[in-house]
Amino acid sequence: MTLYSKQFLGLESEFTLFEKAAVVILPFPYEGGVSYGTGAAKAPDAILGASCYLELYDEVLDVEPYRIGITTVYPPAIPDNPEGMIQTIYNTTQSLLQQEKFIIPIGGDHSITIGYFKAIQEKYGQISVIQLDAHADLRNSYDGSPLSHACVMARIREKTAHTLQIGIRSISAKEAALVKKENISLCTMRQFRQGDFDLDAALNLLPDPVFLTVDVDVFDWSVIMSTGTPEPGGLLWNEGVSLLQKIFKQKNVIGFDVVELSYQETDRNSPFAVAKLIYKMIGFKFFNK
Ligand SMILES: [Mn+2]
Repeated sequence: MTLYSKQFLGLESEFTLFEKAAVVILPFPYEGGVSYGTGAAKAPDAILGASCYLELYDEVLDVEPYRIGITTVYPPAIPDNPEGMIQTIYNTTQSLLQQEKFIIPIGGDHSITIGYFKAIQEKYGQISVIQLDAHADLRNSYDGSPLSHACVMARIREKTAHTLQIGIRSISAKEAALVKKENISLCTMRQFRQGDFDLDAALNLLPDPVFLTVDVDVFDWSVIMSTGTPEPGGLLWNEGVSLLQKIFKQKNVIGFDVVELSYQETDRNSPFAVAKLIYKMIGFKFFNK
């Protein structure tokens, strides 16, 4: 594996050695599946750049999570058609999974999740999926494509019925009808805020292991402003971090991705928040006792 010139956290080389690293960061700069704003392809570099300014010590966990080894690999050449793109992320993550790495693809738009999920499901078999997102992404196709970022959960639910969607505040009538018909476990942002959804029960019902996909538009604009399809009224920073800590504590998360940041030259805050979020999640995965 060729390492990328930009390393997550800007770590010293002894902590980025591929053979020793528990975590592999895979930048995946693809935005062929977006529908509204662009900029997702520049997001991985922006996140890696911002990550170099993070404090390496986690004051809540009282550890330095980077010591498990975090390596950032060179992004693969990505075809600009969705089928080729999905095959590429599938091939790359499959090979990394065989080497027993915990892989974190950084998008890129949400359609990249389809390929990573395929690789992870092949490795683990029975698997559940938790999606943090403003959008339900349950459309069978969008803009004429079944591989659009608006169809990710529809593609995933063809492979597993064990899904939990949290933070949703943008959903079509057709998607809402599907949620009712198939009794899909979905916690809207409003339900989350009002405590109208039994998250513990939903988490308990979900069989391990769990794959987690985080669309950064689940967060409020005051936390992460620059995203492809922004929706007002999302999770605040501490809410989101506490929710993730709870998920990692209760479930065996065997992989996650973070998608849909949109790079904007004037916004330095959003890439920093996403970098910090990824590092928090690594801490939760490996040190959440
Ligand atoms: Mn979304």
